[in-house]
Amino acid sequence: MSLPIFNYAKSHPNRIAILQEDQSYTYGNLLNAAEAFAYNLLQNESDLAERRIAFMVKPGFDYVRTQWGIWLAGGVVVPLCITYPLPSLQYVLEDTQAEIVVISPEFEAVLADYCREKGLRLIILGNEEPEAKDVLPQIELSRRAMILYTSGTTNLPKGVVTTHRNIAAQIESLIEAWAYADTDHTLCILPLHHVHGIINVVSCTLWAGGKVQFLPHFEAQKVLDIFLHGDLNVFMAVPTIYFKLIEAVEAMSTEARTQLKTRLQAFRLMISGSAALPVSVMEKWEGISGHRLLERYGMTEIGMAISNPYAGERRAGYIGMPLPGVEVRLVDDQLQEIGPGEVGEIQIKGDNVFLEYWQRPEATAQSFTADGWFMTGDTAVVEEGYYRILGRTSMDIIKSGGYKLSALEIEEVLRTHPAIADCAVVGLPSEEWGETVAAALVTKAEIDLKALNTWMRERMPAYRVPRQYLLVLELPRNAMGKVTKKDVKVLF
Ligand code: MCA
Ligand code: AMP
Repeated sequence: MSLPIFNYAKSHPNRIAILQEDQSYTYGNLLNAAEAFAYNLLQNESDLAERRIAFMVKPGFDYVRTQWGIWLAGGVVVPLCITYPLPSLQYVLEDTQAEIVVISPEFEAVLADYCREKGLRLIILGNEEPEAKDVLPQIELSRRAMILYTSGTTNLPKGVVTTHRNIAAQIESLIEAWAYADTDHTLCILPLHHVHGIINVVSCTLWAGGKVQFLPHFEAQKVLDIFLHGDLNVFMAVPTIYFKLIEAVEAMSTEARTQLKTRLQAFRLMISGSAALPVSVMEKWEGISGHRLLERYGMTEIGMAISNPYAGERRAGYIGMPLPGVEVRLVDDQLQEIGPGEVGEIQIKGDNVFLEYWQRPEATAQSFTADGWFMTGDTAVVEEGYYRILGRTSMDIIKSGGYKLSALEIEEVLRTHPAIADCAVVGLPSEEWGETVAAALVTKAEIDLKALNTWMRERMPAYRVPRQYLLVLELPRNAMGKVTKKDVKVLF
């Protein structure tokens, strides 16, 4: 069967799908390029049969044609973060056992040697050999489609596997709830190795026939220029981005702010998600744009689950109600469903829920109840029909700039530093970042924090590197001899 994500492209080949720098690409350009790429991937085979294809590709036309090409050829897409250092990329490549790696030419220095060393097939975009093929495989919706890496309560990130059915369910639910249309024109500034950018911004818009404009990296001033001088009408971002946009707007003249407000008032929709939206940010943005941000709640494993209404009241500090096709319940410690006003864990059921953690059957089993509910680890309460998030069941999960980080993963890396005997990583509250990463260190030699920062950045993405360190000689320890987080917290 043909995947529904391609339906609009097939029926409207002449409409614009992608805008990037000064170039525009139609749905026809996209589909043709994706098919050509699928033949290239297949070579002498008829179906990639769920083999994992990793790609480190710049956001834009090349990214989408690669993603679509892999799906058309029957492969599983594994998008790599374009700013990760090699050790983090290597982890994903090894964990997924990716056999083919696709890169934009600018990433050759990062990955080419590694691929050659490991004997992986490397495709550098722009250098593809044309293949004389014309038959693509039939893809059932039940097949695996994508693996995204997420940090959690274990020290290593896990690959979240979604099927084509999961992705279709996630998209259809949002299209119904948020009324995406072929008149939509959105801006993608989010990284494309996470659900927020991949599903909500790019895939939903292309499914509905709209235009996606790409800006490779977030820069507040550039975004404001595009708002002012373009014809965007939809915008989605994490709270930190709204915070940074507000800062930039506050530095503008009154006249420029009035001009901006007039433009922004013409937008159809503005959304915030991936982390709690501070009420102060929501209110300031409303003053600037005349838009009450629609806040919603999601997770890599489930796509979006709960959202404030498109048409009804968007309540500050609340994430809203269950989305179409998504079953939501709150349960207490005994897994008993609870009612309004009581605090419990959010659990989810529906076609939107992922298939498995890649090659981690135990972790998969542990994240579902016996009767098939996915346990999110987020705590919430329902008040007057609206869900409100209160926190997480694990303090080892940090949300910073919209990224979910595992304190344990950061601690593991810190502990390999020759001058660190032990450590505890925690998230400190921050209006700008949601939380910032901080580490308490038990040192065994003198330590230079600047040098430690550089050392960490060679080993993990910069947003995981602690911004604040608390140096201590000795800390309370638990029975296993480890520093206990409970005790560290009181030190701040
Ligand atoms: C970067 N910096 C930070 C952090 N990150 N400082 C504190 N905490 C952080 N988390 C510092 C850098 O070290 C640097 O400092 C300076 O900020 C600029 O770094 P840069 O990387 O250029 O930052 P940026 O481009 O301004 O990045 C901010 C960002 C980015 C645009 C908000 O973090 C981002 O794109 N976040 C979105 C993540 C996302 O899409 N999450 C969705 C996953 P110095 O100059 O001193 O070195 S969640 C999801 O998908 C679920 C399903 C959902 O619900 O949506
Ligand atoms: P990730 O695993 O990166 O997809 O992050 C998912 C997590 O982000 C959820 O489990 C929540 O803890 C958090 N999250 C997403 N949206 C919101 C929101 N609107 N408010 C509070 N937390 C959120």
